Amino acid sequence: MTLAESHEELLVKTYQPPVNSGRIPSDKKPWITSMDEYNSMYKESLDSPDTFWRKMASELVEFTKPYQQVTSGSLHNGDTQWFVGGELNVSYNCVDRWARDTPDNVAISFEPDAPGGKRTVTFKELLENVCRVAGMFKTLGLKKGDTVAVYMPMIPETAYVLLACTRLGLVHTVVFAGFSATSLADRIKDANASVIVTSDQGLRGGKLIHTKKIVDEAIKLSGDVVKNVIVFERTGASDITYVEGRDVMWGPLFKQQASYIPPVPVGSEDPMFILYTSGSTGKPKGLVHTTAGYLVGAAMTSKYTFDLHIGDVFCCTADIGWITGHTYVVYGPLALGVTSVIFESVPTFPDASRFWQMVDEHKVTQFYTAPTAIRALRRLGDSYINCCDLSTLRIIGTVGEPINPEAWVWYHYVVGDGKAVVVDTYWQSETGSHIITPLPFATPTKPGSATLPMFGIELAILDPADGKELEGNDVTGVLAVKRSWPSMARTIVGDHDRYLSTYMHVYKDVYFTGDGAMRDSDGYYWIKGRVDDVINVSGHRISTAEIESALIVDNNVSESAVIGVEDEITGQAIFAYVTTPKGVVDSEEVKKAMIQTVRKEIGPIATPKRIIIVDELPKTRSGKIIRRVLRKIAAGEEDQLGDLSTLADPSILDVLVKKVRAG
Ligand code: 6R9
Repeated sequence: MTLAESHEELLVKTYQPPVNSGRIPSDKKPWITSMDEYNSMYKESLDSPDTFWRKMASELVEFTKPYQQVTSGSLHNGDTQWFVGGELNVSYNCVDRWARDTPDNVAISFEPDAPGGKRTVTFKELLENVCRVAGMFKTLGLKKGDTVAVYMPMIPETAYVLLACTRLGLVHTVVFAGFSATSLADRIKDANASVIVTSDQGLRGGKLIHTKKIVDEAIKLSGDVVKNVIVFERTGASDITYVEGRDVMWGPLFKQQASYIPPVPVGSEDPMFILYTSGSTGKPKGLVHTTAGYLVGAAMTSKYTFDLHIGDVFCCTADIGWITGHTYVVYGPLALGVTSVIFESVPTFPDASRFWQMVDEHKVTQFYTAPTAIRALRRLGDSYINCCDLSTLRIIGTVGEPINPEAWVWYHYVVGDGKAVVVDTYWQSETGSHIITPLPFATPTKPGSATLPMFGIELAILDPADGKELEGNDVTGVLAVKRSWPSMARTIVGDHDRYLSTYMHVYKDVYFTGDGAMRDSDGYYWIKGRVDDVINVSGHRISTAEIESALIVDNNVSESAVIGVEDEITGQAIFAYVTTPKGVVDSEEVKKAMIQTVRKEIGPIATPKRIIIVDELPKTRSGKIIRRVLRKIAAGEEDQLGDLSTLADPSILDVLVKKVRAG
């Protein structure tokens, strides 16, 4: 930080990409080093998409059968295809070719929950491990097209499972191991998963997670869908239940398998995985990603956004249960033959220096985390950073929600010593890979802006009222994409109509992101957050309707309205207004029990931060809850309630305000 600049200036200035930060080794010359290069590649990607994507595909991915056509279909019809007619194998691309070319390079560097237990897996070892897991799947009779559910902690074995699925053309559906048995059961049923892979237990921040127990409960709730459960022995707990004929222990079965099993070629458009995400109505959506387009998108963005080179050590702290973990813990870095660090713990265990100890220990060159973690660590002070050598970091990324300029500046100067480049990457489960991001050694950055579109992404800002495109700069509206790109989700499992109505038919001929955005005078994009009923807590999407359905399960809840409120650490927090049946006393115990119900129904990520018991919710005459009013009251802005003409009973507002103020 130069003395000429005040803190306020740092928050609003434009940061030029470093010409020489002293951190770029001579054998890792950045792939793209100027805006001219970015502009000409971006232009080619839109003007001559066939040429551009042919080049990208041949640079990044090996096909076993060439594709006949680069792309077909349209957004409107929801029938997009990429690399049409081709065949390939994802596991071969991420594992075999590196086991052949760089067998002794580290593929996975594992940082377990308890510090000091670092373990590495080379590409040669990865190939063997993946093949043995594939062998286990074959033993259980799984065949191409079958679905495997994964409910695992953040350990290397989880990556083996994903790569073993793609090796055989099995579709994986990873469920974050913080989701409840009910949520897991819903996903197992919806995806029709006949096999679940789990662990006896998980470890996170020194605490045990009872993964197998939750799987047992979920199977009870999901009828007879599940035939087998494979249980990895993470802790070796002796008290887990073993169901004869259904459950299989990983250890002995793994050992029996052959160390090589050939990869099965699959079609470019064959489904690769299903991943559930929250929508604005209650039921989570099972997004389907297909093979070639997803892999090309994952590899391309990993290469250019993070400037990855062989020999780099990439660390993405996201859980594999989220799209960020799929694309940037497993598939992106491994497709490029780069080391991926798998982190089992949490940023504050045993203390707030954990991330930085890990960077030091593994010599991480690119680090990727969420604004919520950056904000929390910033609040705890710089002393936790000063203990560690972070000079290996060239690029530090963020994802999941808008990053406040304050947190951005701290990340750049304190974590990155003013030398590591910050990349604020905007994308979604649906987009599969980054769609707005700086390129670290080309794009000038502004704290809080995800900057400019990735190659092939044609953006539009629309007027939300009539869907008209707002041309030019200095415009604010909703964000849409005007043409398809390889890694976009192709459908929602079992509900293509919902896919069309949620994304393709909200506005005409575009993909609708669900986010508000501003394009500034330089053409830079600033994401404003969701415009639908989705709350973003620490970068996790949860729908208000889902939480409301969970609250209702509690006998003391008659009706509820859930909203998101601003939170310094988690970005947004969950705030619930509930009404109760007559006779229920408003007490801390009653509210605690409601919170427990939500945790049990959905999982701890959906824990309401605050519950307010009220006599009545503000409704329109037709009975619709007016959330806008509830949001204002929760934010302490009851003097700005706006138009209340549709409110059926305005007299309830005073009581609501008093209750919220009283806490
Ligand atoms: C990758 C991921 C997607 C939603 C998205 C938006 C928010 C993600 C962001 C961001 C501002 C960024 N989001 N990255 N907002 N700046 N850099 O997070 O996927 O879990 O599906 O969430 O997250 O609101 O629509 P997903």
